[in-house]
Amino acid sequence: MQTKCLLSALAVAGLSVPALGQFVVDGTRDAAYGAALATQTNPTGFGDATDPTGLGGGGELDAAYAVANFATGKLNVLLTGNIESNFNKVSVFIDSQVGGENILDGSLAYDFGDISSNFGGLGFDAGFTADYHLFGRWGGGAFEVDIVDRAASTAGAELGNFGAATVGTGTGVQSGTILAGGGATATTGADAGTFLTQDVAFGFNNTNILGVTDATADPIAANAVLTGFEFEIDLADIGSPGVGDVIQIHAVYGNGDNNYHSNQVLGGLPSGTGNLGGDGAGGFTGNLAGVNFAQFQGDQFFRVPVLVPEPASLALLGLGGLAMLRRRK
Ligand SMILES: [Ca+2]
Ligand SMILES: [Ca+2]
Ligand SMILES: [Ca+2]
Repeated sequence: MQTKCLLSALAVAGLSVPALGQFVVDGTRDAAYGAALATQTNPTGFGDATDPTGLGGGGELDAAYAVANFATGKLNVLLTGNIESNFNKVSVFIDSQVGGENILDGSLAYDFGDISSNFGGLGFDAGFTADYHLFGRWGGGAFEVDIVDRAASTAGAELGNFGAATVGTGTGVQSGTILAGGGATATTGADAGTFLTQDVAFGFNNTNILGVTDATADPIAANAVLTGFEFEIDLADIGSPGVGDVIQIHAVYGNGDNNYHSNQVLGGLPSGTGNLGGDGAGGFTGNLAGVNFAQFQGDQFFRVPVLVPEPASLALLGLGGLAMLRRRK
């Protein structure tokens, strides 16, 4: 997490933070997200999705959108693209508080068969310290999402919550909730407890057939994709970052066993980078210990400033006042 006096800097500059609209957590991009915070830089090494029902093969991460709104207390995130229904995973590591892991600890074991341990040894860019791990996957039925508080977990006592889609199960458009109350995870370790105090809504729309392909990565096409994986989480459940803080997020698409990463990472890998595999160069090693994002140029994460938006009602009043003034002339 980065701490900056962003709001005061904006105030000094005489700028206002734009008003933000509503989010519908359904896997489709809302206008309220604004521009992409990261755009894919590589053709997908895990296959291009070409089935408009969303039930076919292929996976990619086209672009990342996120808003952290201090007034509503919510972080909204949308990763556009596709997640293949073969239990391949999209993993989202959130750096939203001081401390955390720059190199992931393999002793934290959750997910089916404790395969999160395969992340052990994976390194992030300098300045990125992961605190929370949210991941989603499906195998043709319900889309499922877990979130684990890695910062508060210790080996054998991992804290996490789990949710499966309840709407659209088995289709390419699904939504559901990670339940806070009584939502004990099905996939964390044997000694796990929960940590969420509020539900996490998620939406998944796998119908994209555009964006990057398996041969090209056109940023205009990537930024034009409207659908993918979306979630909304309370800032209070990710360490209560405040105004001026900057949440950092790393998103990556990999296989179901967490031991073979694709080249679909946001922020993007240098153009021309192939699948990372487990050794960072496409080789299978049985784990991800050989993947070190610090070795790849650029930041393989994106930044989400925590903002207080200008209240929409005040913005409307301002416009209304202007309209009245014009009518009097
Ligand atoms: Ca951190
Ligand atoms: Ca595509
Ligand atoms: Ca890097």
